[in-house]
Amino acid sequence: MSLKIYINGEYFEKEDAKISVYDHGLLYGDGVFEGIRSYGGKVFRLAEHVDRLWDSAKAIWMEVPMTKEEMIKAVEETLAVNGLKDGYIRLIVTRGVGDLGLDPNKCGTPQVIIIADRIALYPPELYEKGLEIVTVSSPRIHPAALSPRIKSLNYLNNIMAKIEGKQAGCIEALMLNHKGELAECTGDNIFLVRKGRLLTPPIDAGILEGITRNAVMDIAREMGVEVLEIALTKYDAYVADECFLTGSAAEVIAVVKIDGRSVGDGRPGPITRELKDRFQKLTRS
Ligand code: PXG
Repeated sequence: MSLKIYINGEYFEKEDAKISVYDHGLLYGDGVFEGIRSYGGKVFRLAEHVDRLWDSAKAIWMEVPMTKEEMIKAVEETLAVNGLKDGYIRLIVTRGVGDLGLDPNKCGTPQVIIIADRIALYPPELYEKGLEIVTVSSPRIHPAALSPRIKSLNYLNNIMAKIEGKQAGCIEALMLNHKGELAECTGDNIFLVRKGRLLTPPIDAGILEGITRNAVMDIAREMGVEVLEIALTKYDAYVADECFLTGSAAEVIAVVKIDGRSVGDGRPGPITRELKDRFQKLTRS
């Protein structure tokens, strides 16, 4: 069945869902987005994703041309139109159609695009075995240049890191920040477990405040696991007992090797497995 894509309140067949080449989303990566999951017809933390989208837009002086309530309705309608229960939703707001100069004031209304499709997670066997990752030389963009809290359409910083990771034979890459501390992976947040405590870089390390990250920290606290948001280095990653990544697409996935060093005994650890199970239950409840 062909997909129907929402563009500015209308539905188009995937083949006909087209945007102007003068849209500054294409010309400059000028825009913001969200990646969201739905499970059994229920969208996971939709209000939080919409809030983050609005914050991203505000941070780049962009006004989303609808209300949050309208956006929530449009997302649910797009899922329904496509008959999707378990899906992946990509919400995009571009600056709109302008001229060939940078000036965003010359752009018309921002364009709203909603794609509801299926998601290709990491291969299923990797959820059992865990991932191997490497730290890469491209640092996460300095927060004073462009805050990594903004989920902007310009993902080149992450794409460069992804390429470097793939050249090293890894599906995900770990980015450090401008101070050489652990930041995040190219599309996932990172967690370590050390002596029974859960450790993760703080937001001011220059990372995206992941919605999965927040959910997993809540689950850990419910389990009675102490959660620390503290500056971490590669050393902390190398001596960790467990490591895992979180993201809307990835959910919770174990990391078993970092820069060639085995994490713990080289298998997904017990806290990682419990958090993964509990997160799965939460999304499907
Ligand atoms: N950090 C970055 C840089 C991200 O892009 C996350 C963390 C996790 O955030 P959430 O809110 O999803 O828990 C992301 C997630 C993908 C994909 O296909 C993921 C993201 C963006 C685009 C694609 O894995 N963002």
